Amino acid sequence: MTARSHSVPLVLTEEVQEALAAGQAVVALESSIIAQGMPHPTNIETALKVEETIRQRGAVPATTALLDGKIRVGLSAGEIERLGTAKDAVKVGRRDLARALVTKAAGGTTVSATSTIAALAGIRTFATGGIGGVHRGWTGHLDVSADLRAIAMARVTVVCSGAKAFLDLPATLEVLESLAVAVVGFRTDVFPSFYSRETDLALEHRADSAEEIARQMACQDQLGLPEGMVVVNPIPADAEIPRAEIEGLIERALREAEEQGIAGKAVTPFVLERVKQLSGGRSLAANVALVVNNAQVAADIAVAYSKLAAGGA
Ligand code: PSU
Ligand code: MN
Repeated sequence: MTARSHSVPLVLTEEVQEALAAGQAVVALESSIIAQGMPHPTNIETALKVEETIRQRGAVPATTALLDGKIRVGLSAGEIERLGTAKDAVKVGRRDLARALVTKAAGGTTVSATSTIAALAGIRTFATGGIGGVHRGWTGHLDVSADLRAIAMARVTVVCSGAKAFLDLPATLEVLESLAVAVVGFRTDVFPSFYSRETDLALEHRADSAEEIARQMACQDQLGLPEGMVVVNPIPADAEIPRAEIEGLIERALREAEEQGIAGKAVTPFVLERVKQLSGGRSLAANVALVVNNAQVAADIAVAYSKLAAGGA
């Protein structure tokens, strides 16, 4: 596969490059979920399934990662495999990007890094599982994911199933409001909580079609608003774990994280893995289902947005 270099150390695959040049739909994908978020081999299987889903909906997938001192936009199946089996892959957030380039570290990009990279590459839509946010207990110990500020700084629409369930969801929504990031419910009036479809957190904005969201994106472009948008898409009903069932496991995982002194960027991967063990793998199956579902919606949004642009809207 040939690739083209940019003045920024950004390497797009030919497929992604051509799609962007032709104004076709492209969906960015993160890779921290491959390198840190899911165990092998589910991580690789899911990444490939997500790419396949996006292609079936008529868009081009662009999984981002750091490899050999380059920011890569679009990976081959072999490279996804490499990232998904690398023992030394680092978790790369927005602030780690330059460091990972200098040290040539292999890295999985989080939502904060992927939003940043997508904006640099000119990709307007991005699918993930759940964004990071404000951690519970923030009044005692402040932990706020860089995802929130990075989403506010990159005009990229992030399709997710809400923020991860072990976070303080009301506080996360408040911060998104402060950062002027629109949170739009995709066929929902409430903020979903990753493993579960519903919470009692009402949303101000709801959209019932991909076209509606694409029009809102085009409007953001016209206004020159720099912020990204968060589109929340609830987990499919058949994969959902009711909040009452998962909450006890989350609380236990969070308690263990504290007891074991897990801190900083290690918290999210630890809790995801522990909840997986405690739920007998059910949370992982839910995570896979929601990511694939988000990829589908993101592809539909990207296709609708590219049609708008082609129509001169
Ligand atoms: N969504 C998932 N699994 C994940 C993540 C998201 O379904 O592993 C990752 C994303 O890369 C997100 C990161 O940006 O978790 C958040 O990490 P932190 O809380 O340390 O910012
Ligand atoms: Mn954190």
